[in-house]
Amino acid sequence: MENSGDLQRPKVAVVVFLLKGSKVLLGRRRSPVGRDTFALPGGHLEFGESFEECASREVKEETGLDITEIEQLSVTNTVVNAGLHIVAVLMRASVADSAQVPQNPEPDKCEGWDWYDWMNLPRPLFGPLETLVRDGFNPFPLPVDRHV
Ligand code: 8DG
Ligand code: MG
Repeated sequence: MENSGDLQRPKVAVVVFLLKGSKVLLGRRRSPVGRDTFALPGGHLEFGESFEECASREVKEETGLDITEIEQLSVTNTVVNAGLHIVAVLMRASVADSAQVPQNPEPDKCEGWDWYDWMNLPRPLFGPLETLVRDGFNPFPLPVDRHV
């Protein structure tokens, strides 16, 4: 499009379903986009990064956790708000050391992290995540029987 400036161009994000048993790690956002909603750890892909590297870096920066078994699951293409179009690469991972507990090194961006059962998710979820859940997306390696 002739007049679309760089600010309108889609950005690439990597978000991580960090799984532990039947639980997933979520934090309540303090960022202006999606404030007060529960979201996955994740952020924008940096120049030259692989999706796996971005997933590891973002989870480490946001939760202090080291991750392993990093796999690419799917991709979403979402206009989050009037000025924000995000292509989000969805990854799955596990915590590398089960003794590690999530920290909150970026308290300006998140209220804190906790493990939530996939069958009993907190609300409100961040918009793009709510859409995935409503569409029946399953981040687990095995089928889950969700009743919503
Ligand atoms: P950065 O600029 O520091 O790299 O990243 P950030 O400030 O941590 O970015 P973010 O907003 O947490 O994530 C980037 C985008 O990813 C966000 O604007 C929309 C998209 N996104 C989804 N679903 C989810 C999700 O569940 N969690 C997070 N954090 N982002 C998501 O589409
Ligand atoms: Mg983030």
